[in-house]
Amino acid sequence: MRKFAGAIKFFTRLKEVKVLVTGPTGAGKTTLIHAIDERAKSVNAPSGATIFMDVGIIIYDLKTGRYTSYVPPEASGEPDRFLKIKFIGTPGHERFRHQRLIVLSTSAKEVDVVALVVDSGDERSIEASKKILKEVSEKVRFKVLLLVANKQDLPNALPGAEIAKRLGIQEYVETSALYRRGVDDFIRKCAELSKFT
Ligand SMILES: Nc1nc2c(ncn2[C@@H]2O[C@H](COP(=O)(O)OP(=O)(O)OP(=O)(O)O)[C@@H](O)[C@H]2O)c(=O)[nH]1
Ligand SMILES: [Mg+2]
Repeated sequence: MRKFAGAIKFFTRLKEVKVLVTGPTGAGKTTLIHAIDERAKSVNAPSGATIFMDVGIIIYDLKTGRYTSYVPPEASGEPDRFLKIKFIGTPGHERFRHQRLIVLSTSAKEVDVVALVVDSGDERSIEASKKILKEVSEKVRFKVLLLVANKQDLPNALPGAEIAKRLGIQEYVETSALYRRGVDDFIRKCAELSKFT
C-alpha cells in the first residue's frame, strides 16, 4: 500500500509533456498510441474508427530513452530524470468532426506538441490533413508541430521529407505504427521538441 502511495506521489511530481495526435481517418493514430502504451484507452466504433478519443501515458527516461506504461522501480528519488508524456488522440473521420472539435477545445486546448499523422501511401490522407491542420491552428495552443509520416511499410509510401515539404512542416518522423517501427524516434522527438532533453 505504501509502495502504491509512493508511486502516485512520484507520478504527480513528474514534468508532463502533452502531445496531441491528430490527422485524417485511417492514418494510424490509434495504432500509434497503442504501440506506445499497451494500456492506452480508445473510444472506437465497431468499424475501428475513433468516435471520441484515445489516451496513452508513458513514463520516459531522459537518461536512457526507455519508456514504460508504469512507474519503473528505479524511478523513485530521481524525478528530474523522468517525464510523463501524455498522448491524446482525436477522431479523424468527418462523421466524428464534432467530437474532434470538442477534444481540440477541451483536453487538447493547450499542448506541447501537435503530431499530425498521415498515411504516407494515400494522397487523399495527405490532402485531408490540411483541413485538420487548419482546425488545430484555430483551436489549439501548441509549441511545435511534428509530421508523422506513417505507413512507411507500404510500397507506395512517400518519404516523410516530401510530405513535410508539401505541408510546410519543418519537423517530421517516419513511422510504421503497425510494425512498431520509428515509434521510439517519435517519442524521442516529442521529448526533444518540448526542450526536455
Ligand atoms: N500498413 C500499415 N497499416 C497501418 C499502419 N498503422 C495503422 N495501420 C492500419 O490502418 C488502419 C487504420 O488505423 P487506425 O489506427 O485505426 O487509424 P486512425 O488514424 O486512428 O483512424 P480514425 O480513428 O478513424 O481517425 C488499421 O487497419 C491499421 O491496422 C502502418 O504503419 N502500416
Ligand atoms: Mg483512431
